[in-house]
Amino acid sequence: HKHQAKVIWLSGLSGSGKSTLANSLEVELHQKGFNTYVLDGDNIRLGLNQDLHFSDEDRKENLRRIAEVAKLFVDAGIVVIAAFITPFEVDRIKIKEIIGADNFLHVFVDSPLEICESRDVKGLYAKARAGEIQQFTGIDSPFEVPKQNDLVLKTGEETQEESLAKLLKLALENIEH
Ligand code: GGZ
Repeated sequence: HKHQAKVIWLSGLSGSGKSTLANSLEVELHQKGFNTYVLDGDNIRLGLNQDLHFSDEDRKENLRRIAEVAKLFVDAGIVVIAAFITPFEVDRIKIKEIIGADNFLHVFVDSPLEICESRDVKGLYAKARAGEIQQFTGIDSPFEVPKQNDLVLKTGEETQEESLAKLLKLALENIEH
């Protein structure tokens, strides 16, 4: 299947639905014959970036390395779906520079903190509130609202199916010849 390799980068709070959307998008694109790869905390923070934690500086380095890896995948012709909190606007700008603006799509997975925290699928917000985890995004570490977006998904208001349909449309408009 002929396609333009791109990076589709999902930013948003923990529990906003980034990973679910990334994995669902990958299934859809696979079915259409595209070569894809999902980068997320599970395959990056446990491996390449296991030396990094959650200080502002470590997050910056985490994201810089991920952007460099994503760029290599794009060079290899693979569509990358990256799902990371990406809390700082300066890093989003830097990521776009590393990957190249032509190859980069930014998606803000915009679910309010109250909804992410009320779901608390992994119990991390409760631990952060109890002081058992420090520098947790949205609690005692900032999340800057993304300003340069190719798509904003209101995952607290729309269904997963609606969000996925919008994401798939954006992807296909940009990767199909
Ligand atoms: C934020 C944390 C933290 C702290 C552990 N702050 O919902 P999750 O669990 O599965 O995904 C979150 C993930 C965030 O890593 P990223 O690489 O995406 O962050 S960043 O872009 O800011 O570098 C969360 C878990 O790691 N986690 N501690 N203190 N999220």
